[in-house]
Amino acid sequence: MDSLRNNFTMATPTTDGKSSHDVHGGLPIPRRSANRPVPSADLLRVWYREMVLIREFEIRCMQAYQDKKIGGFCHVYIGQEAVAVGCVAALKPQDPLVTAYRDHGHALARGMTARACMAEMFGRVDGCAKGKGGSMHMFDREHHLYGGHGIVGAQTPLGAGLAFATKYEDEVINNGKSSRVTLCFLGDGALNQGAFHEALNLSGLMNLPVIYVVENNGYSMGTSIHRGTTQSHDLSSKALGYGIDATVIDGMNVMEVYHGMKDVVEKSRRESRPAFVDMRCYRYKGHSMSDPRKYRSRDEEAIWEQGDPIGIFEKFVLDQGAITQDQIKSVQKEVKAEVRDAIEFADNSPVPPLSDLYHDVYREPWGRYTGTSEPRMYGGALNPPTFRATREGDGLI
Ligand SMILES: Cc1ncc(C[n+]2csc(CCOP(=O)(O)OP(=O)(O)O)c2C)c(N)n1
Ligand SMILES: [Mg+2]
Repeated sequence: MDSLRNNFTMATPTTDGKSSHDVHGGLPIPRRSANRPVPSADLLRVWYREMVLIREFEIRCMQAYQDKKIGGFCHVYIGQEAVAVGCVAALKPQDPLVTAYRDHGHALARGMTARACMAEMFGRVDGCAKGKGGSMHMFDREHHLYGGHGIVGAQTPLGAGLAFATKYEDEVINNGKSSRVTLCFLGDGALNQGAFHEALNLSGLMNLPVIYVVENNGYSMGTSIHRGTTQSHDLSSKALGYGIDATVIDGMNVMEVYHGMKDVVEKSRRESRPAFVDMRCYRYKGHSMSDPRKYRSRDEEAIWEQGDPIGIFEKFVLDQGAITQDQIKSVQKEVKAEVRDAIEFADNSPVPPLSDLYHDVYREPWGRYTGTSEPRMYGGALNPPTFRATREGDGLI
């Protein structure tokens, strides 16, 4: 264990400024937060609470999965909480955000209620996607969260598209300056998807204000980044070929994430240009709920757990005098109650009716499809009873 510890330093740089660790094997991570003003105590407490909420939410999701209350795929974010919280804090509320399937943390950080998120996990009608999306498809238009996507890399062209839409609206329709930035998260495994490279090319070419944040947890399923990705020691090379600025950020430390992202976001907004971030982090649990984690050692996990982002931040806020031990206890108590309430809410929410299978798939200009086997999309007039009138604006768009 000791010899391993010598080889593995945390994503947090050592005091001599040399940071490397075997999981990513990357270049040193610049340290930014030391010389920056510390945000207000109120804000620090908000971030602390969000991180604790995400952790508690997912611990309870894992239990609910064992109890068969949650079905399908479920990928927890435990260990990566600082990334979602720090990144969202660096954005404005109207900046679009899109991500992959490990998305519960992003949804909660963006402001989705634990109730809507848990009901979606349970596949119930009160979920954010009416129970039809489940764990991988958190969607919240009000908070500008455009999914949750299960196909690796599929969200990356959507990120470019969202940035194009905001830029078009701000500059062409409203004749102003592009004022929104899109954050598009992806895993290190998604770096090798063709769609991602097309998205980078277009973003560079069209000056799209989109930031690709690679949540580099060192693994795609059971494949370590070294085995599956070229230039794994320096991912910035992926972006430089497209003329896109790249940076490395310590994703285990929310202060580093916030300050690092603030710079990147401000530059992207100011210059209306894309950016790329190698966000170094680690997932503490398996890829999904059925992963025996044979591809890595328990010692490796134990070492990373010593650098738990919640533990690091808890110490920081205590040292700053922004929180007391008693306040920490009450945050934990409150969060536990909030998640218990979300589970009860989800449990009591109805399962969607079977007829709902047909809705929210396509636009429904003929009214809601009633569930007969023959939709007659083109010949509705020949078979009027198939459709019935519906309220104004029903459907997806
Ligand atoms: C196009 C496509 N290929 C394969 C899969 C199966 N798959 C699901 S997750 C995953 C690994 C992705 O790893 P990474 O992008 O690093 O994200 P992480 O799970 O680490 O968050 C794979 C190969 C998929 N969902 N989509
Ligand atoms: Mg990964």
